[in-house]
Amino acid sequence: MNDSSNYAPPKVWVWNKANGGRFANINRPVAGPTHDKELPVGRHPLQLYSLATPNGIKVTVMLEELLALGHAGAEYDAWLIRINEGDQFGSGFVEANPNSKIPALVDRSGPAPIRVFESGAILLHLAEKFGAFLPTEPAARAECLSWLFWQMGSAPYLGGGFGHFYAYAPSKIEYAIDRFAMEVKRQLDVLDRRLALSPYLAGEDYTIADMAVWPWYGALAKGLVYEAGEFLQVQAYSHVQRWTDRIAERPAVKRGRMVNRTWGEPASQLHERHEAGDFETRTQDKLAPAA
Ligand SMILES: N[C@@H](CCC(=O)N[C@@H](CS)C(=O)NCC(=O)O)C(=O)O
Repeated sequence: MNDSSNYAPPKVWVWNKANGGRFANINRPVAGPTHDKELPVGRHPLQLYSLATPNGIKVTVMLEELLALGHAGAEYDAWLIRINEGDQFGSGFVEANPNSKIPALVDRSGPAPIRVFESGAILLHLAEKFGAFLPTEPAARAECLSWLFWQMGSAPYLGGGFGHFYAYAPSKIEYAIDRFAMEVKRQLDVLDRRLALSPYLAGEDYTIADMAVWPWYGALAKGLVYEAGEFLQVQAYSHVQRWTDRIAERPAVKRGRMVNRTWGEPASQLHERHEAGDFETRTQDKLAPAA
């Protein structure tokens, strides 16, 4: 690989499989399945195929919030998709999400299954289905959807831009890190100014906008992603800090974060979730106690 100072792009880009970057083993320039594998189907109306990354926990938090509100129809089976092992390229997963990324939801509550992919679309599907966490008053609804879609457009700069070049790229490229650190700090300031005006992003109430933004920017604010807390001076965003702490206290958030989690404390990992009692009986400390 050339270093950034002497690289001249060739006329036609050619895939260099061994580019050394983290995730090089799963990244490729074509879509579609790499192998045949059907997705498992459990007994609940909602089937989730996911992993507890920031994009994944948006949905498990929403489902746990809906159940906490008493929506029995939100009962779900959460199946583990190990993206580092290429599960997202199995034929069944690609049918659920042609983009081969977690999370993917199959809603089997109606006469025919409905697939939903993209975490924002899944949050909206569930919010509309259950009439919850999405304001109905037009101005509040517009504010909620604006922040929901803000997240969809902004987080790739945080993850694919800043996180990639700061934490994962095989060499530290000052230009790229500067460019994306600047943008991520701007985004934190956007949030901080909004949260100076209201407790939650859409106003007085906690909504799907908070569920979408919190897993990324809340984690960033606590230095939990890319170990970049000091580099980005995240403590300075005091309204983001207050909002992050408040959401972290919600019992449904605590549960949602555990689902499909395969790292961290064994007691915080619920690899698959098929019923509410699993949080008490099927975490990794109980299923695989240290030898
Ligand atoms: N915009 C998508 C992003 C989903 C996404 O990037 N998922 C990552 C994990 S956080 C993934 O599945 N990566 C696997 C891959 O790229 O092969 C969403 O919000 O659902």
